[in-house]
Amino acid sequence: MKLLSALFILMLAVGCTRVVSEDLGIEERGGIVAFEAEQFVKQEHTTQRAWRLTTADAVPEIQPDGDGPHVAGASGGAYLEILPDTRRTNADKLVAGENFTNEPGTMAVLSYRVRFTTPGRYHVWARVYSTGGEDNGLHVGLDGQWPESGRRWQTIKKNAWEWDSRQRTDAVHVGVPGQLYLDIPTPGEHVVQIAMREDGFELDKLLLTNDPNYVPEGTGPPARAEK
Ligand SMILES: [Ca+2]
Ligand SMILES: [Ca+2]
Ligand SMILES: [Ca+2]
Repeated sequence: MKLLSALFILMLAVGCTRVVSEDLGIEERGGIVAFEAEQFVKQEHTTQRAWRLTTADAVPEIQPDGDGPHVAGASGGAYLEILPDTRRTNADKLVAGENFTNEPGTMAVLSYRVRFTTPGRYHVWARVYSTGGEDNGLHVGLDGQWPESGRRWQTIKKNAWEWDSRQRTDAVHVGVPGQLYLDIPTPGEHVVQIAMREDGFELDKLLLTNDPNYVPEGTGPPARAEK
């Protein structure tokens, strides 16, 4: 049902009236590709936490959460949030494998099928809405692998939809700009994956670019999805 909702929203987003199948793909052109968080083709490892869809008409009825919906300003009129959110401040108990994980690919894993024509290094930007210090970390992977360069995506921007691309390190907890990337080894289809690090994460849109100086603005370039 969630997938059907996501596909319906996608059809609205691209002004598309044809039926979009699960084969839908997203395509890189000119070294850049953007897609909605809600355009995932698969979600796995949802026993403890799962990404839930929020739209103007549908808000997940899962508690605890801790803040209201942020659909205003979301690209495509929709976003995903990892719920429930039991760790909202650092005063809440950290339970590894429940409200936090430093093991990428083990909790709330989303998959996106992306066709690349230009292999190489792609910086991973995410458009997110963070309201606390314990809802602002993700992991990024490719084709079932979770390279060091995709771990601990981090932002410290707060209380608005914001683009960022930083990697949290032991030395720099606020994240190092330019250090969160995926290396695309070959042209053709690859599966870009997003996994939970902290619950309560709100994800609107993703963007991969091979230009280290590119900074997305607003809702970013339009998401593309074609069969
Ligand atoms: Ca929340
Ligand atoms: Ca949290
Ligand atoms: Ca969105």
